[in-house]
Amino acid sequence: MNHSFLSSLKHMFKLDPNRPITENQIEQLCHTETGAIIVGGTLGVTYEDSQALLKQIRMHGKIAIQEISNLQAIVPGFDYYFIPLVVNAQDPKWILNVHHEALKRYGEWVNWNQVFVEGYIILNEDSSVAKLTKSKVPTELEDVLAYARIVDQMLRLPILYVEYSGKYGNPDWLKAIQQIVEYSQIFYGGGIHSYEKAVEMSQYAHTIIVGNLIYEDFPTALKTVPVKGVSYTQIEE
Ligand code: 1GP
Repeated sequence: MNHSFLSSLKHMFKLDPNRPITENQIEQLCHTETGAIIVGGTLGVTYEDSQALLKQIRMHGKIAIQEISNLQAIVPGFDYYFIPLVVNAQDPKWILNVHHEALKRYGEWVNWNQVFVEGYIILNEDSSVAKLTKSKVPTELEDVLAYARIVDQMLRLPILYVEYSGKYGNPDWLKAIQQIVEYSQIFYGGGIHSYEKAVEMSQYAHTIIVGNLIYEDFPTALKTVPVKGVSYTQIEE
């Protein structure tokens, strides 16, 4: 398992195949120091749109990762595949049923060296992903920590994804998660709308992910990436 690849990631952009973006914007994202570009979304993700994004990311030599949310949209040719497993979902489809269906169909062809399973904890009850997966969103930190322990200690998943999609999360909660997690790489995503927010959350997460801002304020999205050779912490110092 290529954990050194994961630990090299400080920042990633997530492109939603269902939202419009220009070729020039993709080129600009690829020319930042971001570690990789994730292609994935919750609603309306198609094979064609995902493939089109892959082609453009490839042209600019950036690492491309597909986060799989729809079995019909799995595109060969990505560098890596991230498979979400939503630990607070109440719809069993998103815990292991969809994975069973996928492996029944494609299990023989999977290259497991390219695959990382993400233990997702969904923390924004208004997000599309919370609604789709019928996630039970915790209101107490102790519930969040119990989910984190499921991902980290019980399942030993390579990635713990703290997902606030569309909303900036609670840095104190992220800090508390960081203090108990030993094995998983912590990903944080949600409401990173400025460089300062990127700095704040990267104190507690190994990797931060910027999605919506690409579509809402492109120039600021570019500025969330740490500068070459300088970590967020070094900049703060
Ligand atoms: C979404 O975690 C990502 O899956 C990023 O969240 O879109 O709020 O930046 P935002």
